[in-house]
Amino acid sequence: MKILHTSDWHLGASIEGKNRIDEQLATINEIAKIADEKNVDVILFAGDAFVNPNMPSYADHLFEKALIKLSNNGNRAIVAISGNNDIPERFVACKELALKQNCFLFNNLNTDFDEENICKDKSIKLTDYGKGFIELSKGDDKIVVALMPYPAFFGNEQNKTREEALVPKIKRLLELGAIGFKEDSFNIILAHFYMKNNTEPTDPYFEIPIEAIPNEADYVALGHVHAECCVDEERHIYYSGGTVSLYYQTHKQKYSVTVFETDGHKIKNNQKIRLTSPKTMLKITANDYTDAVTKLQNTDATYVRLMMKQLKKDEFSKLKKEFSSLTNISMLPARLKKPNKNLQTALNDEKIFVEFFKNEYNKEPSDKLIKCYKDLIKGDK
Ligand SMILES: [Mn+2]
Repeated sequence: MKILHTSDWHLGASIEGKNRIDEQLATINEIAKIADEKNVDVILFAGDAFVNPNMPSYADHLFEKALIKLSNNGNRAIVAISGNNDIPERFVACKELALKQNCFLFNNLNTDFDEENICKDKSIKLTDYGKGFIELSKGDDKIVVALMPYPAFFGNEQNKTREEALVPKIKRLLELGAIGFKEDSFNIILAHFYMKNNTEPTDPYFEIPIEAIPNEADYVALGHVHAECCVDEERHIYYSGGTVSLYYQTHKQKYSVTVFETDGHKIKNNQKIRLTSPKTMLKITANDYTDAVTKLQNTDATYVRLMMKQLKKDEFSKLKKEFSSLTNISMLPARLKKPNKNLQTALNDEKIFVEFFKNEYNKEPSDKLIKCYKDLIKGDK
């Protein structure tokens, strides 16, 4: 069977108050095109469909559109779990309609399907299920997916040590799903949690150790970490990475989906396929106006946050006018401009004001203005 693994779509993500619907639809369409070209049978979605629990309502519609587009009228199955950014109830709001499209949505380990709505006339179909797992078959080919949506109890366990709380609990839930694993099926764990990897710093409390993963798993499809990465190559434990940038970063992040074929208990033709639709959010530091212009001319990032050491008022508007990619300008704090801390602290309010005025207007402030400033600072006027 051919599988596509993706996660962290973060639908509803915006940039400086503007929606990114076009970008997100383009990304969904691009994933659908890959799925078509590669004859993918099953899409595994490993959580975080939405940007955050306060997502705008159009994000729900984007999610429905995505399920319709990607499932190709139910000729392709989708198995999807909720992540920590999804409201669990909202994630499964359209689950009965989704079932009619061969899409299976989970926010916990319950597999309480309305039998009437299950697709029965498609080449890929649901052939078995139980608490924490589902089995899908295409002819003699079978996969079993053990489900591990982001556990709601994560947040309540802060005061206990991981040894007594989190890890044993997760292990037990994973073992529950693994009951569905069969000798003649390709066995998958679909989970949204943090495992140690080579791209993000360790999170000692929430980290799930490899020992918690049942040995019978042939592939572990993870979501939560936004960059594609491998947790364990030998055991096929992977993060597909997300499909949208949410923060201004100092380097351009790459986005992709993972596609592979099952071969008994092995995987073959494991490929990362690059996505071109996700836009880049880049953070650029510049010394002054000229430096900013050069750097902005040399980047193809769609959204840029400029961190300026100095910038005059008219230069600010000139940059905004000239570069549509410029979505945010921030001034670096003075102490970063001048590393000489002693000098800064030695300046009193008046001197700081005089320095600021000279810097901004290229002349000394009048005595009257300085007095006015000092009165304001004291709160006299
Ligand atoms: Mn997440």
